[in-house]
Amino acid sequence: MKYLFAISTVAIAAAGAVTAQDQVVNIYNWSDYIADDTIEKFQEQTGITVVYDVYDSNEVLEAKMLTGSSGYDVVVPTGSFLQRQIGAGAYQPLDRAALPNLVNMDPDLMAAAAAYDAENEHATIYMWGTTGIGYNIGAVAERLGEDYEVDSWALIFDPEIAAKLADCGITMLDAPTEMLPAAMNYLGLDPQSIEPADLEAGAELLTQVRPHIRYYNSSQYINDLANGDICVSVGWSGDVFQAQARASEVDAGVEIGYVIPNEGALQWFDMLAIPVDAPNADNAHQFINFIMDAQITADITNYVWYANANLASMPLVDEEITSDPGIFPTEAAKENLWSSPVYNARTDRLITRLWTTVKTGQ
Ligand code: N2P
Repeated sequence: MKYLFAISTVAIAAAGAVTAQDQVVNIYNWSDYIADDTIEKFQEQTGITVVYDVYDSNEVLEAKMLTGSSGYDVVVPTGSFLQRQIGAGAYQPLDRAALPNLVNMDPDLMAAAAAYDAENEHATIYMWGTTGIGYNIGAVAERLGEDYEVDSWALIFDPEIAAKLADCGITMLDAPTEMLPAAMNYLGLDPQSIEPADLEAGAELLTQVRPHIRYYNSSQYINDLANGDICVSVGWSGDVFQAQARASEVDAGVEIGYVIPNEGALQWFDMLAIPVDAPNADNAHQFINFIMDAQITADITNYVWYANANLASMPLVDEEITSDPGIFPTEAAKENLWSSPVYNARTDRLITRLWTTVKTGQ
């Protein structure tokens, strides 16, 4: 017994708290956003222990980045948020010499991401996607008719249609800088506008449909769609495809579709960046370089169903994914995609206020 106890104590020590001499990297990433074996492979290859933590909101990440001393070594802000945080001095420039796998990245997409970070000085693309509509094909057909084609934001923003779907559950992302522009675009306004009147009009529409919304949350909808607990979500492309995959695993007869509505949708880039005060910047570079390995990125895309910007990985990505227009939009759909503007502090305060009104109804 004693012997066994001694052995298990050693085992606990080995698996337990990280000691000072251990190499560590602290990652803060979006939930449901990495393959099941990525961390393990990195640890095996480098001997660096990964401490992994997740969030589902840019605002939550931003609060930590602007406060500083987050303790994180790698974080994944969306482009427009990254730009503002760079402006606040939150990130360190990348050491390109430590990132040989940068050669794998798609120059066109990196150029597009440079709109948020001149010359890609502080960040590289992790994954990208769109913010569209995930829906339960059967439940929607039951309520709107077999012939109803789900191809418009009217599904959510037309109060009459939303009312017919309310009983099976409509959800929105808890992401004001994505929901307000989508509503503005539906009203025929510029989704990139930072005019208070336009943002207020968007909020007004969101408030009108509010009685039909079950909840505002940016991660719960994956399982809820898969289980048939809700039937329509404004959601992120890959998350909806994960719901689709989970639904087929459960096999409760739920079939999930994802659509980039005809009126257009937000296209975003999520970026790998290193906080200015990262405790383990060298390990952070090793992690980012590891992610940019063609096979590792392909594994992530194959698991989370998000498009990546790693050209070298493309031949390794499942054909089912590369050929899906919900993941890699067609040229025609691309014409209607918009990107987020960078909101100044004043607009940001207005957005926060409007969003509180939308969510609470007052
Ligand atoms: C992953 C969500 C990442 C997309 N669950 C948000 N930009």
